[in-house]
Amino acid sequence: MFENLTNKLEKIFSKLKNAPSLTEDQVESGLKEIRLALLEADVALQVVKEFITNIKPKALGQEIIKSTSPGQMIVKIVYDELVNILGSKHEKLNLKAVPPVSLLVVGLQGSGKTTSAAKLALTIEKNFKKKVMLVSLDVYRPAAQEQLKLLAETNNIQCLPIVEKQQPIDITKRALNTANLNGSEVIIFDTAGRTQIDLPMMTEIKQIKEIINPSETILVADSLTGQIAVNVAKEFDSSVNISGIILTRVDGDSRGGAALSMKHISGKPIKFVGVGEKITDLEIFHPERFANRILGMGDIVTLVEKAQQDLSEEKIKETEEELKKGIFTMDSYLAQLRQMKKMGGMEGVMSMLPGMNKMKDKMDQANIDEKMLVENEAIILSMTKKEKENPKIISGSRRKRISIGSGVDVTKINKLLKQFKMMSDMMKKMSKGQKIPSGMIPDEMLNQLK
Ligand SMILES: Nc1nc2c(ncn2[C@@H]2O[C@H](COP(=O)(O)OP(=O)(O)OP(=O)(O)O)[C@@H](O)[C@H]2O)c(=O)[nH]1
Ligand SMILES: [Mg+2]
Repeated sequence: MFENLTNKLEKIFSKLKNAPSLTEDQVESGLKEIRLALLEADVALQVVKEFITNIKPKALGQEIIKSTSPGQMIVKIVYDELVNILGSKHEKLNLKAVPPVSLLVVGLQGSGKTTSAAKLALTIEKNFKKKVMLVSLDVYRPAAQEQLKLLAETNNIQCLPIVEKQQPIDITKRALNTANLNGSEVIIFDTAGRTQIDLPMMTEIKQIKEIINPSETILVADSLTGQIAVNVAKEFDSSVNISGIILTRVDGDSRGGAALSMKHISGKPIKFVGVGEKITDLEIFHPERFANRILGMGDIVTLVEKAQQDLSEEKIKETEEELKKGIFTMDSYLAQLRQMKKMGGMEGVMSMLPGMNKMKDKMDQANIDEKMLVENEAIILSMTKKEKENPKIISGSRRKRISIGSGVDVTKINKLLKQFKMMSDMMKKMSKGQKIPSGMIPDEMLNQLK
């Protein structure tokens, strides 16, 4: 995701960071390069201009240039501004109406509405613990209703039964009645793809909105279309008034222009991003985490959330808090190992860890063996509770015992313990607010993984 932009920014920053001191000229030329990188990433011109205007006086400030690590401080300034243009803070999904709460999903043809409606249903059931019913109002495209029904069925989500030839307004009314009868707390209405110039279809959305009074009208927009997605948001908003955005296909977008321009230009927040075709490939959009990823600094919090997907919300918060405080136990490590496969193997996990890009290249070279995951899991499972909480106590004799218990060679246990220590040191550093620059993951640690 956004690799092109990340790579370019990493190059610019490594030049700035490696210089022991910076002149105004060097900062100016760095800013020019950042401007170019953003433009090449298809960020709207207006947003790029504002971005540079906002960071320039800060970056050129004497206290920065004369500081001991001017490069690092400039990275921080850029990070803050990225967070700012991405929307500052996460905007929560509004489910605070009298149930059944209605959510309306709209967007252009093929933008990912139906898939996103199902993803959203699953997210609401899991994270908000509410009973959801999916409803398709797409009577125009053949088999569109069946597509949603199938997605619902395979994922155990309720779906309003299809009544042949019924029209959207009548389906809507039936959905409200059914929800009252079957106790659905949230109804997600998936609609047919339409263009903003298609007046009758836009009128239909307005009629449906009057009936259901949705707490959210969510536009689904395709990240790959860049500035078009942003304009679509603006136009949909002016005709049907949207409340938030799901940006899809972010997984395939190497540039990031839509994500970076959306809030600023359309005035509406991105609430979720689609990161793949699977039903679980929907992430809550957090500006800070995205800014971190764009700068190649990884995204520990998202990683934790994913790894804990099956655990309760409180547990996720607890682990998040622990990590923030720099507490990293063998149990949190084990949880990560177990989720690695679900998340697309090592590569998926690494892309969320600090220093992602350089790391990934090295990983490819190192040809990491998935067997390592299985062995490490066996090792951790052979530890006692005390050992897991405080691996420092694992002496030579304990290592032998673990080796016998897990059937894994002692040298591999040594490797795992070293690797664990490095990760926990890294977490401690991050928890103290230190940014982990890319390339910080030492070769030694990579060798551990081999
Ligand atoms: N890689 C990737 N593919 C996605 C994402 N979201 C949706 N898709 C794919 O995009 C295609 C179209 O998705 P749909 O959900 O059917 O799109 P739609 O907007 O409902 O389409 P219409 O109803 O025909 O207007 C499907 O193949 C999805 O799997 C995403 O976040 N990432
Ligand atoms: Mg559809």
